[in-house]
Amino acid sequence: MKLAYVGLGANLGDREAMIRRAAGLIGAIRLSPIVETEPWGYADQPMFLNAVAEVDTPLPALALLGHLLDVERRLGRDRSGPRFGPRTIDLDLLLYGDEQISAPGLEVPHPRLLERRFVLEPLAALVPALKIPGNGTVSEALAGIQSSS
Ligand code: X6L
Ligand code: MG
Ligand code: MG
Repeated sequence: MKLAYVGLGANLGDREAMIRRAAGLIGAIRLSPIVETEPWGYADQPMFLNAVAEVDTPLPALALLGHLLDVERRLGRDRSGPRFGPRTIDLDLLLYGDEQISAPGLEVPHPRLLERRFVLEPLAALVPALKIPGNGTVSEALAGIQSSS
């Protein structure tokens, strides 16, 4: 079994219900506080709710990723709009044990983890002292962010 951390984001429909349903479907053992955040990357869209889930999984990383994409589809994720546009649910594999993975379609730790307050803040609520492979702790990463999201 591996402890993995999954970023959850939603800005369409009943955002809190989407986050909670997704957390259930991915078998989260803990869910961070849910925070409301300004949209990044594509500004003209609704505010997001973001959270991070802790998952204790028997799946290899690529199979876990496949499961996350499947849950996105089951919760109505429509990928036909703009790349960074609004979504009912977004599930990103942030960390997978202490592994560093570079495979087609999967980079772990998530390559933008260190830049995004909307991910680091809920992650720090769960595991502030966790070491990010190749970097410092989650708390240190959060302290290193100025005002970016
Ligand atoms: C320049 C160009 C500056 C691109 C930033 C930032 C792109 C973030 C994509 C960027 C850029 C993203 C969420 C979001 C998205 C979310 C909030 C992304 C992917 N997902 N904003 N924007 N929460 N608050 O989950 O993260 S699109
Ligand atoms: Mg995302
Ligand atoms: Mg995603």
